[in-house]
Amino acid sequence: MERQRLVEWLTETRRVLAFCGAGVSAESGIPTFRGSGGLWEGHDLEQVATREGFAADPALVWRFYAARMRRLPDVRPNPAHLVLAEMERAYPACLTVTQNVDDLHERAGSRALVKMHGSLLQTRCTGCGSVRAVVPGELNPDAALPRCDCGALLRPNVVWFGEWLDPSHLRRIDRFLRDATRAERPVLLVLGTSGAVSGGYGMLERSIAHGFRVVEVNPEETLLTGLADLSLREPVGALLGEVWPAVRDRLQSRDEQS
Ligand code: BJW
Ligand code: ZN
Repeated sequence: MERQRLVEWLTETRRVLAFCGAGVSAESGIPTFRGSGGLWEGHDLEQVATREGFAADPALVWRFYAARMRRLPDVRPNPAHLVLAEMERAYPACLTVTQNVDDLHERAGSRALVKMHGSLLQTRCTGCGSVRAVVPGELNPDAALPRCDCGALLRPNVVWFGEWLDPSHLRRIDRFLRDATRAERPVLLVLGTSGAVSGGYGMLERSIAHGFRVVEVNPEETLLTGLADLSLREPVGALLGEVWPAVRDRLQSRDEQS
């Protein structure tokens, strides 16, 4: 029944916003953060994902991130990433906002993409602020910690606890929400996120205020479930992979009729 409703809403809509969390990359084999087997297990949050932690022990933080960076070539986009990239081409307006720092959305082909929490593939200088691509030699922090030409330490270009999001990202999301009209029957897809960080940045509340229908896809209930109009308790890759072909066919026959 829920699947049927999802197919209907995705067929009616002309504007889709996807808000993604670690669960979107789970079926690619990247562990989520929270819960058993999660990335934080065995790591103290304060130690590896705050400025204070980095200042106290940069080698520990670099070991944590270098291990995750080194694993990226071994993982592949799953149907969730691939369907989101296809949606970008299928809808007049479509934006993917991800909290994930892996590169699987890009590798799947997403271009209208906001990477809220930065990227594992980049470093940022703690001195001069310059951002650049990670180079393989930097992924062995036990040999030497990566440094900028200016001499200061490089850090992963990600957003740690207590840090602010890039305001240009927030403006882009706001514009996408503000541009929505009721006639577009806009849909927010909330995919594989626990909402534990800053309540999902108020994404659901703000989308609802702009007339979006909210669909959550997550095997577990979350802090955000109460705000969703529709909840599908399924793994997102499997679900989107199965549901999307029907939506795509209907969208195509609608376009042919109009
Ligand atoms: C599946 C699935 C499948 C599994 N299919 N689903 C005091 C001082 C300073 C700040 C604060 C403060 N008090 C509160 C704050 C705010 C703070 C915060 O939220 N703290 C709380 C933890 C208490 N937030 C911040 O500091 C943030 N900054 C901020 O809010 O600035 C102000 C601001 C507000 C509003 C607008 C603009 C600005 C910054 C936080 C940055 C967090 N960064 C991290 C680390 C990034 C680098 C790295 O990767 O190492 O980002 S933390 C971690 O959590 C990571 C994730 O992106 C983020 C979200 O987690 P996510 O993705 O939801 O993963 P999980 O593991 O929690 O959930 C996975 C879900 O998937 C589960 O529900 C599963 O069921 C599901 N799942 N398999 C579908 N197959
Ligand atoms: Zn520098």
